[in-house]
Amino acid sequence: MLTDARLLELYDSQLGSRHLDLAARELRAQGAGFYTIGSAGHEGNAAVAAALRPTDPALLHYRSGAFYLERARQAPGTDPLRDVLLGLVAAASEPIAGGRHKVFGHPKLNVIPQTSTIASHLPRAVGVAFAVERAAKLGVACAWPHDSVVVCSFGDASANHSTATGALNTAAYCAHQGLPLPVLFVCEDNGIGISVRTPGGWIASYGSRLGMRHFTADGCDVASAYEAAAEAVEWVRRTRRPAFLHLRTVRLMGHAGSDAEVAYRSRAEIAADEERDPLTATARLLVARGVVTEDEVAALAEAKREEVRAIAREVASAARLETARAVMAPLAPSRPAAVAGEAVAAAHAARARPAEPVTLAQAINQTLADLLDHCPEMLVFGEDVARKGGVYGVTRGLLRRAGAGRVFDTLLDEQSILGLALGAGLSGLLPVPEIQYLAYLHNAVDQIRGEAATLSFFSSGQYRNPMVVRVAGYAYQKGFGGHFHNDNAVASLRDIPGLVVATPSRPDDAAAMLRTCVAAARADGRVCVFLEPIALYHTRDLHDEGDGEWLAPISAEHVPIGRARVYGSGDELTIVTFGNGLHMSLRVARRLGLRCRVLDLRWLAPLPVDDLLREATATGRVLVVDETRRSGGVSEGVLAALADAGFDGRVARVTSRDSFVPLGDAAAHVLLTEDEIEAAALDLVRGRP
Ligand SMILES: Cc1ncc(C[n+]2csc(CCOP(=O)(O)OP(=O)(O)O)c2C)c(N)n1
Ligand SMILES: [Mg+2]
Repeated sequence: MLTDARLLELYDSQLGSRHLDLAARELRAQGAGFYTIGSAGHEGNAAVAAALRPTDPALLHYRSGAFYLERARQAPGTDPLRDVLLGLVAAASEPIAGGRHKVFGHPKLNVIPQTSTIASHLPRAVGVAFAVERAAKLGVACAWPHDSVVVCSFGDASANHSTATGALNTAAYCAHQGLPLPVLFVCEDNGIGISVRTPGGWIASYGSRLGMRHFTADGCDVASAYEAAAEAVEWVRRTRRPAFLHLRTVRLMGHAGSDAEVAYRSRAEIAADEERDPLTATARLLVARGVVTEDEVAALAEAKREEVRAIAREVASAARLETARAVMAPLAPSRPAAVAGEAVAAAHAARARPAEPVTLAQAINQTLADLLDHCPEMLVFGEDVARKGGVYGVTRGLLRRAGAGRVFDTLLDEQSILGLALGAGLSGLLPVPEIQYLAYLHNAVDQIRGEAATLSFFSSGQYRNPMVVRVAGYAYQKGFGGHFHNDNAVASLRDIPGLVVATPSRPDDAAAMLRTCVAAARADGRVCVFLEPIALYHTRDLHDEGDGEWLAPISAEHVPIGRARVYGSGDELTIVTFGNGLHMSLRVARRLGLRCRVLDLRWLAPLPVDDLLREATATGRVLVVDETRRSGGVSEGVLAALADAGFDGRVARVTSRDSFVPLGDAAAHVLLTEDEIEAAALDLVRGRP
């Protein structure tokens, strides 16, 4: 039970949160603040914080202000009222996002900042809970104590999002198999999502529907909420199983400052919520228990208003982010020397082995094995990667080599696979998940775009989620599989700030680039996508059957991020390509009898612009050979880079069509062909338009 002293402290957190909400609106009215979504009516969540330890990682709902203040009381060393106010005015000195967003987060409080995309943090929360247990089992360092409970809060409307239902399902799936997963899902249920009501009873049965232990609490009664939260936390901590806490709240003051809720709620409904104001309830309880008098409780509220207002006046003129450079500083941490050192160290096994020519698939397989040996915190996981060894055999034998704790099959849900990586990377592990086909990345890409890539940005680099996401992609599987196994859409990756996109074509490059990606993840916390051309996995020959020219030994060479590879030194034409395009271009270059050089970009982000310009200038004629689509494909970036640099030579491009890839031989009608490359190259060199 809450002591009188603790009850008084929780009231203080609740009051602080409410006055922050009021100050947010005042700051907005003055033109100094930029965010008015508040926690009013949800302040019972202070009880959830009180039931947890300050070392328990927390991924919070945007209405968890009182939780945040109560957590800060438990772990002194921060100035939470000021910090939240600095966030509201987007001050550069705000300690977590540095003015980039208004979030609840602080490394000293183990509160991980969240994006505004509702429910997108649930897969990561599952990943953190998984990592707490797995790191302990593997005996590798973890950012959180081994007996942590991960807490993750969200709204009642958000509970319906497929990201939420996917994550809850994954948690239940793990628990069903006896896999420890100490996560407490807290649904802060105010009965409404902006203007849409949640049907009565919907959240009340939510956890039970999944077979998950379900707790319920009245968030408007902080003392009883504490009892329920303490019971839930104790149960999760002891059993290491996921649980669902239904925290019934009200929403006061509308969805946000700009929301006129009278447009969609009756006055009676609004008044009924006001009757249940959790602050009034705590004040009444304090008076009833004789802790304070009515006058004293009113004085406490007034004092908090003044305290918050005084800080708000101070921060209103705080310095904001002044330059693009300042805004972008945490986007893409890059210490090439450290990455090179790490990659070279990881290449020791490759150096020690006799050099034997291998295929692309074998090179990736062998390098994954080397890296698993080299990095004790590395995990390889995805659909079918372990027992089967991958659809194309790329992960074959890794399970036997590194054990089921580090190489494992996941359930069939890309959001959960990436969420696992997000949580594992954040916790100190090095996840190397596989997405079985590029087409199946798209349904989960927000976990990379909205979550992985933004964490460093919204935490000023204080939180990172290093990972290397292997994706099997591109087309040319000889008509097999149709669009979904021959997807060539990379636009959704190319514009993600800070993301590294590697696409090896040759076996030796694949080995070196994979080591570089893992090194960049380890040394700089980078998020890397490693896009593998399926059609080249088992390719052996280049020009003639049996020539074995596509095989190469795994070398120990280091390939830095953003450095291309050049074949030939002809002075008539520069072909710029990547992936399957390299295989086709090298064949065409030989057939043509022109003096060509072929540049393999190797990295789609960041593009190797310096190498591109050097090789373009050397011939004055550039043909971009791009197997992706004409719209949104890689060639657009290459042409733009040439134009930006003022390249004044001749330029042309050949691409695949703006189409999905059909099944069977019809695929050839929409995919870029060698004949098209040949014709375009001749036109360019002979000067035809
Ligand atoms: C994926 C996504 N879709 C839409 C929105 C816009 N949006 C912000 S809050 C919100 C309602 C959320 O309601 P609920 O989960 O009940 O939380 P509450 O605001 O009531 O606490 C919506 C639709 C969003 N942020 N993210
Ligand atoms: Mg709601």
